[in-house]
Amino acid sequence: MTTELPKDFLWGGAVAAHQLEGAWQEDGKGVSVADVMTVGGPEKARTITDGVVPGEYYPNHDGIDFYHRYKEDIALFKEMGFNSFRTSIAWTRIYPNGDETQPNEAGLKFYDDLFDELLKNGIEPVVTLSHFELPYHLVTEYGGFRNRKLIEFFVRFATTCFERYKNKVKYWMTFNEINNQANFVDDFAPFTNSGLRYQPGDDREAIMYQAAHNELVASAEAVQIGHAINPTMQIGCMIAMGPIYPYSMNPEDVLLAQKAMEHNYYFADVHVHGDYPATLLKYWERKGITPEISAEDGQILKNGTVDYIGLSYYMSHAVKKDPARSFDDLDLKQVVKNNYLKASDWGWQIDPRGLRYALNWLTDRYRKPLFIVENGFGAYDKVEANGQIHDSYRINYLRAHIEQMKLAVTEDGVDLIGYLPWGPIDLVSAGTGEMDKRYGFIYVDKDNQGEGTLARSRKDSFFWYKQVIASNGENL
Ligand code: P53
Repeated sequence: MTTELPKDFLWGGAVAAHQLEGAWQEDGKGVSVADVMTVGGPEKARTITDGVVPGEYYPNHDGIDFYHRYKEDIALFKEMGFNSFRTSIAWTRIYPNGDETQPNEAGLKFYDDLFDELLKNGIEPVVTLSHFELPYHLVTEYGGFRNRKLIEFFVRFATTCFERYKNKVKYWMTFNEINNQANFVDDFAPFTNSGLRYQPGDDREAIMYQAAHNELVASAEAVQIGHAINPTMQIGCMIAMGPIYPYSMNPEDVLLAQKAMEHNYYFADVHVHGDYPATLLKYWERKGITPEISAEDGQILKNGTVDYIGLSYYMSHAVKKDPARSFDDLDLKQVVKNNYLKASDWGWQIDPRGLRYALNWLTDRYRKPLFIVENGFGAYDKVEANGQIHDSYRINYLRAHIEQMKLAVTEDGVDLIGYLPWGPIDLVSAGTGEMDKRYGFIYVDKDNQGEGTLARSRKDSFFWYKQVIASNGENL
């Protein structure tokens, strides 16, 4: 029995362009959906404004200025021993409005330089194509991904990136956390995933399924094109993985949890198997949902299945069947708190064993290599008078999750490519827009109002993670 992680295991960290680059209007960049979202808080959702409104504060506009400071930041990643680093390519740097036919050379050049700097430091880039940063023009002119035209625009963007970076990037992912929009009741996920803005009276759910279908087709086309450009490329999907447990052994709870899992993870079924599961087709029939699916879509989905599953893991959930509600009633109304678990200050339930469960569940269902491309603990940090940051809570969270990840590999035989915790350097929160919801090993001096020197400093977790990587996960 192997007791260790594979020797070529990927260790590093993960970010997304819009959450750290800043430079929102530099070198020809267009406005993205992230550029029209204000700052919120633990109990306050971000506001999506109609374009950029003067006087509002938009934290993504400046991020942590990674655009100008990436060399300094990569030097710190190297000091921790990273052998890989996940970021996204801001679509609006390459196609500022999204519907141009020619790319913006200055944007392409930026990522050439960034990837070269990583490679020079022995760090392999892992790249997400679409990470909550759709060109805003595609929202106002086309209605976002509900419109089939966006398939063509995404495929053009993906093709440009594959062609340009084919010798620099091996691991790709198409759509970040494509399944967040299963929560179509809130405005956030449909907007960040798909550029959807709903009007009163819209059938939110039907529109979401249409947009997701168009993305799944766009993803499958991109997978085929990427493989044709360079057959050694590994192109994955990216799923937000939060297992949904039954509240009790009552078969009603168990069945509800199963139905909730099917609804949240059918996206992965289509990415991996190339078709829709029967249970979802039956659900659509009952609800009168009839997405437009063209004659050739079925073949495209079949021919563009993914090489691996990228996943984020932060927390688990639980559901309890309300006798007054049906098994189709899945819009969070039957979600309950798990009394066995503690939660973060943002209410995210901490469940390291849930990670082992999740890795096993995905392996059982899909038999594909898995890649943890996000995991982490958003928390308030306190800077001591001497400048140190004692983030033992973050170390404890990560240690417990790595322990369970190792068990999944060494005891359960899960095929795992690597572990890239979220936000190795503090960055803008996607969900709330805050800076003070921090994930980093590296502290960034900037607050929720945008004040601060942007200076970087090493937290206790920096030194801890360094020895974790150096020992390939043995010294925790
Ligand atoms: P923040 C919701 C639930 C799980 C993961 O999230 C999520 C979200 C959206 O907020 O997003 C992923 O910054 C996402 C990252 C994001 C990270 O998790 O809200 O892929 O962009 O920053 C953490 O604390």
